[in-house]
Amino acid sequence: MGVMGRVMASMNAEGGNGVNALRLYLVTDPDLCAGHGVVETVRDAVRGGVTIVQLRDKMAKTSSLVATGKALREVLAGTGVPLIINDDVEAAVAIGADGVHVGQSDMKAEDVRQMVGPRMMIGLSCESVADARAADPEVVDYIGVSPVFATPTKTSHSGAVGLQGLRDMAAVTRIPKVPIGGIKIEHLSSLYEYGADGVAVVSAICGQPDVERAARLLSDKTADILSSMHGRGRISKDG
Ligand code: TZP
Ligand code: MG
Repeated sequence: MGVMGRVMASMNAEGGNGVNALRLYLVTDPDLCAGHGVVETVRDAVRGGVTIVQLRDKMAKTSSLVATGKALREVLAGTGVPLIINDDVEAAVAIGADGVHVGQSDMKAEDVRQMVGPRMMIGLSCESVADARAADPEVVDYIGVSPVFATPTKTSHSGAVGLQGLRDMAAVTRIPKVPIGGIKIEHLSSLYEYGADGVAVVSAICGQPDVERAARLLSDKTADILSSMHGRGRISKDG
């Protein structure tokens, strides 16, 4: 990708705070967050530095997603941290969320775009190079590279793509890429080296004994990596 491509891509994904909104992406899990609560987990994680939040609850009815989503919108108000809703477009619209995230077997991204209009972010999970190649940069704001590593948090998938899979997907699309699955702090620099534009985590934050501290350690690390990569020029020369 050339400089303009990346600049445009990061503008798509930029939060109101002027920071790349995809840098540290928290995806909530109702079971892992059960002890501390989804809303409290998000509040603490944002204090720790997460830059974007997805409300994900595959079992919830639309009405319950809307209730949680509205509470999250209040927590996020004024922070510049976008709120994305997994799968449920109706809930995302009712919440007034900043975006929707869909998988390959959910509603098509093009149909979501028709429903939500030009302003909402759309994220699309991609599990292969073919998925990444098929994603339309005019429609999709970021790709979830899924899963990058094996994880007990989500087992319904065809296999981890690994670092090389991330690199192969990065080679075929200019859409910003956010790997997810089994990501821990020690993976962050390799993930960025292999083409990530951000990283998404569930269990590295949800259910941690000190959510804010867990988020801060990850956030500081991603910020360090990105500033050293900018210094070395990866941001302007890759692709
Ligand atoms: N999609 C692909 S892997 C995954 C999702 C939602 C779960 C990632 O969870 P963790 O705990 O960060 O491995
Ligand atoms: Mg889905």
